[in-house]
Amino acid sequence: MPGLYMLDYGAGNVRSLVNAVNRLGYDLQFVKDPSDILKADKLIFPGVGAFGHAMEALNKKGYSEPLKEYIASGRPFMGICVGMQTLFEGSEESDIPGLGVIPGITKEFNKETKAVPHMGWNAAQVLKEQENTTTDEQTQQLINYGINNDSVYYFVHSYAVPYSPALKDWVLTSTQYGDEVFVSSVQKGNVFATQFHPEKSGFAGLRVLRSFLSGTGVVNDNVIIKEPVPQQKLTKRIIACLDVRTNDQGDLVVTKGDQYDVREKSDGGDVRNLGKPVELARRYFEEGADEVTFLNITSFRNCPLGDLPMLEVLKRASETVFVPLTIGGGIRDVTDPDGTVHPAFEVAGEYFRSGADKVSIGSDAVYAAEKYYESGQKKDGTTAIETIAKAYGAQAVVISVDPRRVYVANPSDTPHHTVKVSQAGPNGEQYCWYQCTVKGGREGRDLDVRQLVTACEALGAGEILLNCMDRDGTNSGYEHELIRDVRDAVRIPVIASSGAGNPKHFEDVFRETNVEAALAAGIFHRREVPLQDVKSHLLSVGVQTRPVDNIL
Ligand code: 1PR
Repeated sequence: MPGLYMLDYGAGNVRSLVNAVNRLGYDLQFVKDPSDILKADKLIFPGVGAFGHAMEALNKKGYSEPLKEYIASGRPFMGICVGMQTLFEGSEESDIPGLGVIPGITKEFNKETKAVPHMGWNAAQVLKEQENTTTDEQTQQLINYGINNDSVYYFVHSYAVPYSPALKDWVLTSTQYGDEVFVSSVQKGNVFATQFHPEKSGFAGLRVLRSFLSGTGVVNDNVIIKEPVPQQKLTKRIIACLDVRTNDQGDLVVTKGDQYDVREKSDGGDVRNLGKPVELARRYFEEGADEVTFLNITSFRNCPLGDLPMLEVLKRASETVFVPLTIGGGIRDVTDPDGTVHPAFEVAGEYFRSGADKVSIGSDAVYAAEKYYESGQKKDGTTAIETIAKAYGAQAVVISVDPRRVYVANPSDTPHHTVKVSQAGPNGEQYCWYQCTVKGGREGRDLDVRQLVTACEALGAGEILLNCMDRDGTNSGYEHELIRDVRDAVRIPVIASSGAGNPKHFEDVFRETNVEAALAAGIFHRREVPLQDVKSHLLSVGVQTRPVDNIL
């Protein structure tokens, strides 16, 4: 499409959106200069990061006025996430006014009542219902830009425009998060915008993008406007995790350990090879994974920034995987052989530009937490958590925790926070504390998990990926005592990891601990349990999860 332009102000992962547009068979050009905006026949504006930053960039580059002019001209426009928020008059997040195309202000979610950011797959309730005059199935699907009440879409944001009947000219869909109902998409004439990320919403999201790109999403005048009905549809997420390293032949492979030992016991200690990272990621996407996580498990080895093997993996994976991608391992300050130091946020930036939506920090988070306590719980703004969260938002910073049990007979035997164990320790101990480790579990530190997660939350992390070394690769179910303890200690979302062996284990961890997501590796790699079985089991027992949807 010659006149399709994307407005990118250089703030993060737009590669996924470009890939999604390409996947749908369209080419696009980037707006490089204000005059390009007025040249466009169709314009997409993805927003990443903070509202103030987006508006500042638009104003500084001279884009705001042409953008308003373009919208007023009636040519097709699609905004995404912050790209939708900027259409409003302003945001509580910043003093800088918005474009003012739509009345209203973006407000922060109430953190007292729920985890913020709102992160995950949620429904979009269609409020502007088009009278359906066509019997053609494909056209029917594309009405309302392909958004329908049966699908769920991927959201990640801390601010939103509260739903109000006064906005009903504009509101296409609303979404409920906990006690709040917000505007999840708007449409009027040829202006269309979503708070969710279609490029990260699997096939349901690709259908939305396609309807905008193909021009069939344009709504007719026969609309019935409805009020939202209460519904809680935020789903539990299932994450496929790929531990990646180079094997002894020098190939990058997906591997999987037992309690972090990834070498075969039987055949001379080779690194277990369970497949190729890009291919496996694609398979899990098509099978219904809600997210895919890559962990570079030999990241403790120093590697120059330009040679990071996972950059290429991400670039290629993001061409075929349209759900959020997380990358972990080696997110820290990196020193090149010539002595050039790249701060952690620069390393993270390389990953975001290569297609990652989040980075996961392991060892460096432990050191940051230790420093935080040593300084009397002061934040100095220099840690990787703080610098990355500031530049890319808290939602982009995951903390990967690698704890192991340390048994004690009595809680008073250790200064650390203990929990009662469900199975006694080797000497009949009834309690344990969970010790944080660094360097892939090779070194234990004098820090317990509770100290780590509370410090990281205070430093601005957006999510916790909670492994358990004792459970890793055992197929014996998740470590509920640990997970419950962490879930209660923080407000940010928690991903349970380590030990999944069958679909019932996912049901158990969601029911027993109320975590937002559960991650598994071995059972998926070894094809012992298809992702589809996990999803259908959860749906059959009433745990809300995104149904597998893999038809474009
Ligand atoms: O310290 O920031 O460079 O990050 C290193 C990252 O690599 C951390 O996220 C750490 O968890 C990970 N890692 C390091 N060594 C290993 C190893 O296995 N030898 N993998 C490792 C950790 C844990 C999960 C695993 C789940 C589920 N793997 O990713 O996939 O436990 O497994 P299961 O379902 O098969 O039980 P840094």
